[in-house]
Amino acid sequence: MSEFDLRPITVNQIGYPAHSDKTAIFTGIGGAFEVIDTLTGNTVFNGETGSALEDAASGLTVYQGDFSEVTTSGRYRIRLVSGGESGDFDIAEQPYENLLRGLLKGFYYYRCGTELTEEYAGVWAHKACHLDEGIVHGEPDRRLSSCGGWHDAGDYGKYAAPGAKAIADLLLAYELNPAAFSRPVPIPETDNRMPDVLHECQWELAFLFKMQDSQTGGIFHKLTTLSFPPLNTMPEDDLADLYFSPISATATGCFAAVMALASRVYRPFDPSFADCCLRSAGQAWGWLVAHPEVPDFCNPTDILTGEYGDKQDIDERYWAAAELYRTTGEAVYHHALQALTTMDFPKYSLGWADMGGYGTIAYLLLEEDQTDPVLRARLLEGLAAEAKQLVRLSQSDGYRISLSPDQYIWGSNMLVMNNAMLLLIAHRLFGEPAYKACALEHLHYLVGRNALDISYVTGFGDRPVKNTHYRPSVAAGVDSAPGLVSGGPNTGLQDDYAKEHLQGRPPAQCFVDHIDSYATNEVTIYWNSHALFTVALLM
Ligand code: G3I
Ligand code: 9MR
Ligand code: ZN
Repeated sequence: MSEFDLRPITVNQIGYPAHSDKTAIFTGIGGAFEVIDTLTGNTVFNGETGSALEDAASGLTVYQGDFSEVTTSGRYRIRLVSGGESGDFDIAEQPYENLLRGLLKGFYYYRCGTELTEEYAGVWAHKACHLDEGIVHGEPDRRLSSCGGWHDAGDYGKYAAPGAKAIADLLLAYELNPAAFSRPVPIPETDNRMPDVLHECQWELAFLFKMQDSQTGGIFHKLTTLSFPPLNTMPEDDLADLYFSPISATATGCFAAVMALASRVYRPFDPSFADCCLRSAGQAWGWLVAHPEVPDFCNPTDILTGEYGDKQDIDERYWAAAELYRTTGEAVYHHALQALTTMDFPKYSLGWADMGGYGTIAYLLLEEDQTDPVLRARLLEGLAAEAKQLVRLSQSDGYRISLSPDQYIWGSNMLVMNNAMLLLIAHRLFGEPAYKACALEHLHYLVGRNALDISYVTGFGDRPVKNTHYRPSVAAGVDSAPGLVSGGPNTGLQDDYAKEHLQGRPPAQCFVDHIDSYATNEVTIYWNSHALFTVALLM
């Protein structure tokens, strides 16, 4: 992508909800602008941008143009009177329905251990993959069933914590706004009885059971080959031995949490599955209690795939206690949680490493009379402070998001959308409209209103990323499958392609839509999930 490509006016390339604040961001030049109805060619609104803003993250001078007054559904484009246009976009009551279903369908493309048929996957169809048993690392004679679940990303590894984060985002989205999931995707299991989002998560949950060591209840940190296969490898051609890496406390903690959460959500649809989830959660909790002090997970020296290292397991233990308490109401979990909260760890983070935010959410969603009033008040106060800070940061950012320039790291889009998630949770708990409005600004950034005029969701918007670091598409020689979220700008330049092409660029422009740039343009399940949560709660 060259800089000459940039249009001078960036918008959410999908569109804006009819009754929301609507801003376009103008790059380099501002002034009088008009909103044009593309069907009739008529100008429906005349406006004037604000004054110039020096945007630290993108290194650009930008102008913001408000056109919130346009509320009639239709297709529009923005024109600067002095010359230059945006792409076309919708204004609609529900502009994000297809995006939501597309993001959910994204998980189908990640499925492992099953054939993706042409009926559901089109040119992204492939044969069943990774069907062999996995070898328990360090125990060469111990082989266990390992097929199923979702591939992590552009690679074919399956890692416990990222899987748990992705499921949590999806199940929470469903718990908080089930109505958003009333239309089928469809996927092979669509039955109009249980919503597709639950079918899709069940695919991964069924695999996660296999990550539990039946002897101890602990969770193997990950299941991967020893090293990454070449980029042009189809899933079914990745035939190297698979290894279960050693058990970790972080994997065990988030497994216990997500299984307890699942047991609650699936109970009305599939009580025996809910029982299995709760039993596994309890066994994982037992492991945590029996292992209070555990060294951090590090890749065994012969395993070179993603490490997902995480120095702290208190946050996962906290999340586990919160979900187990929320699901069972048993005092033992409440006491454990109260003890853990006195420790120092991030309580509002929603990443694959710092998961404390999920524990806080679970606790705050309990009925008030089931909580410790002092603890509840403290967590609410902390959440409000976080949300206010995110709003403040967004107000001073050229593209209206809450990232500071030093936060454009590997997977920066995760930080963007996790902040949107937190704002939506805060909106749910406090009812403050500014929090929801700010979350929506973050979605605008993800799908086009950013320094590169690019939609970071494949297949959505008029300038979506196409060349993601995603093995199945590279191997098939086709554009990336649709509905996948790219990592986004990253100043770390950890891959050779980025090193060569992005040196010296401002943080928000450190991105390239090229298959080799895994540090900026890979896709993962846990970047899809935060976007899905955000979209579901904005509907
Ligand atoms: O936490 C520090 C922060 O304090 C510091 O300011 C910042 C400056 O660079 O770095 C932060 O650490 C980064 C870390 O992610 C935080 O999430 C590291 O630099 C960065 O290298 C690390 O990147 C991770 C990457 O794997 C390499 O380990 C990504 O988060 C993670 O999403 C990515 O995951 C990979 C899997 O390993 C394999 N599968 C694909 C997947 C996606 O690319
Ligand atoms: O393809 C791999 C990607 O999924 C990982 O996120 C990334 C970082 O761990 O590594 C990629 O694999 C690269 C390897 O690390 C170095 N040689 C080139 C590989 C890409 O083809
Ligand atoms: Zn597979």
